Amino acid sequence: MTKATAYILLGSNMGDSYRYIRSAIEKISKLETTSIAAQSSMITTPPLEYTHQPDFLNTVVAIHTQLSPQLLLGKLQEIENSLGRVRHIPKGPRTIDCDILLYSDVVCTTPALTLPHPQIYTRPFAAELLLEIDNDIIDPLSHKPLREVVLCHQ
Ligand code: PH2
Ligand code: MG
Ligand code: MG
Repeated sequence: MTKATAYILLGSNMGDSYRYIRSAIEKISKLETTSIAAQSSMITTPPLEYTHQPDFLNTVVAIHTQLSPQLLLGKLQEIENSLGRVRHIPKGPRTIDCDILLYSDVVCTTPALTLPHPQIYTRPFAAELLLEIDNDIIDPLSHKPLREVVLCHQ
């Protein structure tokens, strides 16, 4: 079976954010059939949406995997829980957040998972980190280069 390429946004704004993000990437690399293909730079970003919280440390990793999107989501939630993630305020402070931005060209809308992740189009830093890894990513919704699509949203 060929492997899918997925892009995961990691974010942290509680405790030792750098260490939480490193640990999450380490755990992702150990998931069955999964390897880390690339990592963007790590950047500090002002909080979006729920703004009364500390700045975030954010990075994106590209992975190759045979896990389905739903299985991958479940594994990422297990990793979040293992790193002390407690769900208090929606969009609020967290030790670690692992969001699937893209999973190959899959488009899906379920209560648990929306692909592509809508924040690609609404959070400039998410698109910026994705495009840093691969500037030629094709947007699965419009079938146009993502760099052109996100420019329209800025
Ligand atoms: N995640 C959120 C809410 N706001 N802001 C930034 N800058 N970075 C994030 O990762 C982030 C956020 C909820 O997932
Ligand atoms: Mg998130
Ligand atoms: Mg999340």
